[in-house]
Amino acid sequence: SSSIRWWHSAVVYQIYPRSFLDSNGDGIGDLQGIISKLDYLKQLGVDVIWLSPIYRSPMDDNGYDISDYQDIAPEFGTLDDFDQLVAEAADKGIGIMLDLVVNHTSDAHPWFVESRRNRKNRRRDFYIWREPAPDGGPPNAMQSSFGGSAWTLNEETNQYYLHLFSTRQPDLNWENPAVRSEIYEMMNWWLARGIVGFRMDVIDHIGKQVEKDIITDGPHLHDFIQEMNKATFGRHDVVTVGEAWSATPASALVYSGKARHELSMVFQFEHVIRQWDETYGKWRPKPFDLVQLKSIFGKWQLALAHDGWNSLFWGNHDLPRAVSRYGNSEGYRVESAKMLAIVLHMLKGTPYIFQGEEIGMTNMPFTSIEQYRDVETLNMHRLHLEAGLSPEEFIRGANESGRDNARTPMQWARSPNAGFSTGTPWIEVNPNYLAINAEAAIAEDASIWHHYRSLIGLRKSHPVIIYGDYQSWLDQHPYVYVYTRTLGTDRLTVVASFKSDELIISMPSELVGKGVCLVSNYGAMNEVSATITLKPFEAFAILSN
Ligand code: TEU
Ligand code: CA
Repeated sequence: SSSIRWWHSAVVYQIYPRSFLDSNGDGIGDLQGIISKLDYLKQLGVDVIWLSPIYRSPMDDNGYDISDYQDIAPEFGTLDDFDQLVAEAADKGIGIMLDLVVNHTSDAHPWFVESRRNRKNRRRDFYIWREPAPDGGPPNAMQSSFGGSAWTLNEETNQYYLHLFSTRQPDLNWENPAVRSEIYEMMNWWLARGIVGFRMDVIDHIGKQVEKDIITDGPHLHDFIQEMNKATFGRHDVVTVGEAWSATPASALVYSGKARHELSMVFQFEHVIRQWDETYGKWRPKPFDLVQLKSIFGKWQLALAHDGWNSLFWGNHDLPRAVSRYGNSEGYRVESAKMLAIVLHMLKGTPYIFQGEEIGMTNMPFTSIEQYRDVETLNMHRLHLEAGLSPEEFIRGANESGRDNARTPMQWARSPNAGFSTGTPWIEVNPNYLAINAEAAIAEDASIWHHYRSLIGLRKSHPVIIYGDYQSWLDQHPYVYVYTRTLGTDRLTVVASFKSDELIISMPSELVGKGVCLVSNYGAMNEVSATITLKPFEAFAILSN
């Protein structure tokens, strides 16, 4: 059908360049490091690499603060390195997706340097400047995601500028058409270099209207995205994914509906946010609730069944490690990591793998605030301690949910620094690298890595995985996730236990019958019986027709 797109069958692998592989011993991952691992990624079978930001940046937020959109950060390499990466990846059938961070720039971007100089310059309206409140304080109560007021006073001009993230990330003024056309021009410049898509940072924020206290889903948000589509990537056969923490099934249909001409899909975070404490947010996560997770996944699967498209992910560079959050990283690390992979990769949508997930990397047991590097964690540490929290309590929360869990260096081998760098890594390596590393995983047939490789391969040979209709079963079961995918006469049945003990379940009679096991994390299961005894974290997918 004409509505089939190449990225429906793609699997995306996210690289956080700073932490992937350091080729020159300065302790920072770089583009040549990535180039040297393209064979690894080809072997794994991924189609697209999403590169977290590689542009020139003061690195206040590890590159999400850009000071030159059309150059590479010197610590990562050069534009020649980038072109080499695109070309060598393309030779291996892999496309490069760039991270487009256009809600804000760095305060070192020449636009902002000029903008803050005086009230009357051609870049003043590139950012969001407001008069102080009558008492001299911030114009309103808007808060930054990283804690504290979203406004900082510029003393020279006696106005405040808006920054929804760090003070060094001033928000661009999307209401200004000159801002939008500069950005579109920049995007076209990258598209001409042969990239296959964009991941769009906090894209739900660009329609903000501070006078109305609106941050996400502003009245012009979708006009801007449609304009961007038309002016840039709409002319290319590329994939786009918008990061939208505010997305609901209804808004996701607006972003990704076929007739909308906006984005291919969005990242939605409902399953992440619902696990957070109402007051303390992610710094005090609630116990994992499978019934809730199943209901959220199911709701999204059904809402985007006929129009729009889902993204599928357990982790990224802002989230804890999947196996630590949703599985059991102590006694059943391998089993639970494989189970999670089956659950995610058999759903309808585009799976995203965050670097290290394919070898079951875990959260990092930091013990002191000096070990963290993340601007959000460091800000929140200060604010929470001011509010009376003990350092130990803060570290407990940060080690469960903090962003640096995902940012420790990729564990390649048993060699010093896990083979990441011959120098001193910018952030400590997880000490468990002697057991958990890519070299060991590739050498072992039964590893998590080979399991991911199989799952990626299955997607290429079974259309039911890409297009089958989703239906869930045993919704109220607290430990088991059962769903089916159906396409024509093919039926895929997925059964997954989230429990660290053996478990006996009664299967719905409609699902009982013989089939072929496509993937499992214990022995092969070629039949759905009326009663199944599941081993700890056992999971399998059976195809019948
Ligand atoms: O993340 C957006 C974002 O909202 C996260 O910072 C999130 O709110 C936070 O981790 C939850 O506590 C994007 C990027 O993915 C992130 O790395 C950037 O720091 C942020 O935008 C600003 O560019
Ligand atoms: Ca380096």
